[in-house]
Amino acid sequence: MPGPADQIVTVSLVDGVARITMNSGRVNALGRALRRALSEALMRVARDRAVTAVLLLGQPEAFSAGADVSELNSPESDNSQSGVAGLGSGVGRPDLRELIALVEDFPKPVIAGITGVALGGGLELAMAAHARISAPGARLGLPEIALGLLPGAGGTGRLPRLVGPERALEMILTGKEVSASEALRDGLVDAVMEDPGSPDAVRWTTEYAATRAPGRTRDRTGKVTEAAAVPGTVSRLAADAVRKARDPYAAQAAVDAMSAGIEQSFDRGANVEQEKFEERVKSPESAAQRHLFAAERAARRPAYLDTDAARAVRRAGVVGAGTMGGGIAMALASAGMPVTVVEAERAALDRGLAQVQKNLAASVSRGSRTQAGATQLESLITGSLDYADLTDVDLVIEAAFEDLQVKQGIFATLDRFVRPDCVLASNTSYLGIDDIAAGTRFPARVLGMHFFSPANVMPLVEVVRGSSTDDATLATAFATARRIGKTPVVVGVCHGFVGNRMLEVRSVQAEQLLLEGALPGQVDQVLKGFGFRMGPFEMGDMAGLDIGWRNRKAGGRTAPVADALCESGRFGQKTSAGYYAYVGREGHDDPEVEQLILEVSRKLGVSRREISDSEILERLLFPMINEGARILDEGIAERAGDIDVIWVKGYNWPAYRGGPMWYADHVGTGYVADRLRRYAEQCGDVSLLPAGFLSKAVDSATSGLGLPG
Ligand code: T1G
Repeated sequence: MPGPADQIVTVSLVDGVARITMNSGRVNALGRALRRALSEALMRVARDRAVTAVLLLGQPEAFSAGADVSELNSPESDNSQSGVAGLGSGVGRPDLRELIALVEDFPKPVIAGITGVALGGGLELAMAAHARISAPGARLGLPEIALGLLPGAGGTGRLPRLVGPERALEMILTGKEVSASEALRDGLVDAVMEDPGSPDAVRWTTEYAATRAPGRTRDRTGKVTEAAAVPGTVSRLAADAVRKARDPYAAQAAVDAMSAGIEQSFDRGANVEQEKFEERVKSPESAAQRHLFAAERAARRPAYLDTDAARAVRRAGVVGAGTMGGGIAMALASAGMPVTVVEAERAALDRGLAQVQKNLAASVSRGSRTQAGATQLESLITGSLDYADLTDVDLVIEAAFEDLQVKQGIFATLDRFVRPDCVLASNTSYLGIDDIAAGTRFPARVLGMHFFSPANVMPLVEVVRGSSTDDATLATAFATARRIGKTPVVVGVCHGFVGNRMLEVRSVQAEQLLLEGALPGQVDQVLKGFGFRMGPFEMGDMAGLDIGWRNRKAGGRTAPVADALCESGRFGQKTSAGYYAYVGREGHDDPEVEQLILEVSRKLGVSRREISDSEILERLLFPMINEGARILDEGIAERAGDIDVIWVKGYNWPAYRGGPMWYADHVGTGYVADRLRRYAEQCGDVSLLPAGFLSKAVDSATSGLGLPG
């Protein structure tokens, strides 16, 4: 019965238990070939009298990562033919639902032995088995929402039957994975064993087969009876989470399916699930998130990166114990790396380390970290006032005051103390890496690592490649960012790099809109309606308006409304007044601000007018896209997808809108170019004229040209 090792499904018989092992690609994605091989193996085993039970296994890294994401693409052309990711009728039989039904209705007990990940359709397959054993390190989840989808193969029906509706909603609406011990506690798995393919697991399976009738998950009602008795319970439990979900459309669809499956019947729920799944898979929101899935993975392979050149980073240093420095130190220490934080003055160092302690204590009381974990992390962070304490570190990240001379001074000092092979990174948000590197003996080991605030939370790191940065430096910084769980994107040197350079053009337009007739509340509301969590003015108030004001003064620039606010002492939340008036953190429209804006418009001779929401949206987003086009043209970003990843991971661009460059393609690059031209004329601002590839997309009829990369 055993099959050759290169087969994607192998079967071996041990003490009457057929171990069916999936071995397809890196993650056992349930593509057509695997589905077919698995169902054939199951049919053979069903007929084999020597087999009393089945143990369904995967590989150490993956039981299965679910449906094959690549089968989800080009839905219009493929769906009706081959089924959506093997979901539907047609050529791709058995589809995933048929395979899952085969397992659930199998004449012999089927036990899933989960190792690595069981995600999406992979977990749905495991949930259709009659019991589940998990390895201690396994991670289980239904991450479909991150692809703009709901679980499409019975997950919305089976998960609540195993873990109860509340837990099921949490897992499906956040897409977060759970550990084996959480899964055991919640009833998602029945046992945790070191090796679910071991003789112990075979014994467990035999015993299970002998003592229990193979019950179907769909028939379990214990955990859903209460919710079923009061219609509307699931919707009520989910209301808050749907609003906060990464994709509210997919979230609502999942809730509708789960409600039907609990309040009506499993089969009714399955029908709603299927209907909603088909609708979602064709939606622009899902297409956008599938684009991001691919873009994130493409960003891990920048052209300039030679991963083999990376050096080991055993210890790290951080210069500056401010908010960014402290956050970066926490991020490094979270990955088990000892970190030395150097400050110039004792008071600043103490303040910084105390803030780290405070953040850790807060995460313990929130439950996101254990006390032991926090203590361990804290013990990895050492403060120092002496650069000599950095002599044996492998990487230093400088997070000092944003001033070129200050940074040049620090790098020149570092250069004297650290080993010649130590990587020197600056967390600058705007400054030229080449200028910083120029004052060092080995500019080749200097680059930028631009973190986002709060650095211990935000996933993005722009890895800025200077003109002298060598392969080992780039690869080491990139690998370190990945090791600490961040999403690094390699970018080139320019003012503000990719993210802040695009943000700046948005800020200019936001200010301009105020002068021409809009108010902060209207502008912020439009961006929130688009899906951003915050508008530009709320963001400004939170970050503090005085920093920008100081920078503008230093650079001889102005932003009339923002300057006027600062001149009247309105620095944002920290002074309880900025674009809004604050009670605590809650902002309210302030008639004084309106007066101030009207006054500035009057002084500048701008006649105010009613500005439509659609103009506001286009005026904010299209110039950003235009800047993105320039960035691509200049080779600052390698691909359009890199820009999208930066905006989604670093600036909370709504994932279901795919990122600015994806969005441009979605609305049509020709349309974007046309509108930019119109706004350039209307505002008398040549910087708004379409640039880069957009300038070629002249005619609105040529929308959806397709972006480079
Ligand atoms: N389908 C196809 N390819 C996949 C895949 C999948 N589900 N998951 C990963 N890959 C590829 C990935 O593109 C990469 O390829 C390689 O595997 C390694 O991945 C019906 C409809 C499993 C935790 O959303 O979360 O089931 O770039 O680089 O960091 O309800 O991949 O090397 O060519 O990410 O070790 C739901 C997504 C599907 C899981 C591994 N499942 N995957 O992480 O490596 S929808 C998911 C992951 C579904 C059903 C619905 C991660 C991972 P390449 P990697 P990693």
